[in-house]
Amino acid sequence: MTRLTQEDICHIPSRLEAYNQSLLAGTGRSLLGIACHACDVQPQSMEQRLAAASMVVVPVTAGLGIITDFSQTVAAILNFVGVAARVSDKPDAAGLAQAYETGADAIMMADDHTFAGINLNTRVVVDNAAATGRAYAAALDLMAGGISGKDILVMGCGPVGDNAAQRLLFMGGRITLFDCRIPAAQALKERLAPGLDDSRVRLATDLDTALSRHLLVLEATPSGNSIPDNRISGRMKVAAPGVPLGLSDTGCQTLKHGLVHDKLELGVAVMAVSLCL
Ligand code: 2YH
Repeated sequence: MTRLTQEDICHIPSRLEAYNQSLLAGTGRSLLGIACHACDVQPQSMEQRLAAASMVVVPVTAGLGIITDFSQTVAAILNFVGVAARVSDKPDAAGLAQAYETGADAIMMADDHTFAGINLNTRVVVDNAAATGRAYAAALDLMAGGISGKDILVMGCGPVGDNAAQRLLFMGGRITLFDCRIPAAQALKERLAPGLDDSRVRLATDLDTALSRHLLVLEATPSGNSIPDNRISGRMKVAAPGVPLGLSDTGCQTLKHGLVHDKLELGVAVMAVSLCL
């Protein structure tokens, strides 16, 4: 699992409006609009709920410790989608206690393995990997003008790819799973489509061939350059939650608005909506 760095995230708060505009250009929806699409709700019905919620982001010192700007960036994304959010003064247990004492509706906190959102009133728990998978499946659906009945290559069968694949299937897509760890792809296929004859879930073992056959790609690998430039065309749509991004600058320019990629924004926006449903 990729651990974010300060360099990955420090620019996010100042570029949220620009990112929102690029999402509008590529998908026809805003950050909040994509998050609502991922959760099957209308933005109009969420705006009041989000505005009424107070959330606290609690820094966590466990493991490799606090990432400078991480909690502030999560709070900035929450503010951008309309939630009153702040970072607790203290980390860890003291921060959690403070969130309860000050009447927060929800908290968010991340260690090196799990980034969780918890609604303190309803006990709803949202995992960032699950939210991110849903978010990018929704973004790809919007970029593709609907993925129902279409073929999608899902690269990377870790928690984000797994959740994206589930959501793409739910939306009616036909998916091909690829992971350089072949047993991981086989295990996901077996879980999503028990038995061998489901034409909606296939396995690919040769990435180059799989890329040559797909115009819709969900890239959820932790590898840079997972999609080489010679496999990218202007007709492709790529939703890429993987960190680092698996495309070169040239690949990004070829795709233009046919690429959605960020380090935190869509996942946190879906977590916010999920906590307020
Ligand atoms: O970046 C991470 C991990 N990759 C988990 C992500 C789960 N999808 N964690 C962030 C750690 C933040 C740190 N503990 C802090 O600043 O509070």
